[in-house]
Amino acid sequence: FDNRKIMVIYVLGGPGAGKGTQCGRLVEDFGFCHLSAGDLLRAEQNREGSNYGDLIRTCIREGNIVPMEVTVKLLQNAMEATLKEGRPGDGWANGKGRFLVDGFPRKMDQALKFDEEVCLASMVVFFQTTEEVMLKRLLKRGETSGREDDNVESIKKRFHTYKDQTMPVIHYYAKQGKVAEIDSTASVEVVHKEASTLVKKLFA
Ligand code: UP5
Ligand code: MG
Repeated sequence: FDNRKIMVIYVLGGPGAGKGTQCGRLVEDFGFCHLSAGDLLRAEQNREGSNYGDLIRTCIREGNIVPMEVTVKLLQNAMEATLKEGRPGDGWANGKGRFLVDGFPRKMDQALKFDEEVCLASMVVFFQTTEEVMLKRLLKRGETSGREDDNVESIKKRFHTYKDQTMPVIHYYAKQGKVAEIDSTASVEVVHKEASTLVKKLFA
């Protein structure tokens, strides 16, 4: 894996903070390849012949973090596939694959493994809002999402895991001066404007 060919931004924040929504908008602005660790895990869970289906399903429902080997491998595979295709408009700019890695790393062991074995992230975009706002958004989404973790019980567990396991990761990168925090309480448009400005600075 030639990590000189890639550039990574981590997108972190609590469950329902708006990571996926904002990544979609940043892709429109900058042509990143958006990789959501949660989406990759859900796809693997449903893939016929996967050895990890039951493990992933249980972890997601309980708001626990899937063992890092599984997630890091899925991310690596997805990055490799994108690099191989090298399609313009799919994060491929100036010979580099530009990736928005959404919802990862959410535990210190994943962060250290990815930093060491894949690459160092250029920055961390951190979407921050209150649990009250996140709960409301997730319950609303749960009416139609079909996600097995969009129910009050799972959401409470996800909040706990986030505070317990993911906040230390954010502090770790903050100490390295990599974290840009954005209040994601406002409307999608307002949040997007701020996120876009921050990312633009990185390319200036
Ligand atoms: N919405 C978004 N922005 C809004 C705004 N500004 N104003 C009003 N509404 C807004 O948004 C959530 C909802 O809010 C949507 O309906 C949206 O329209 C609305 P979304 O953009 O989807 O938020 P996001 O932060 O992406 O929320 P998500 O639920 O995806 O966050 P999680 O971090 O909980 O989920 P993820 O898919 O990343 O992970 C799920 C599970 O996978 C984890 O709990 C864990 O079990 C497992 N996992 C791992 O084990 N390892 C990993 O590395 C990653 C995941
Ligand atoms: Mg998401």
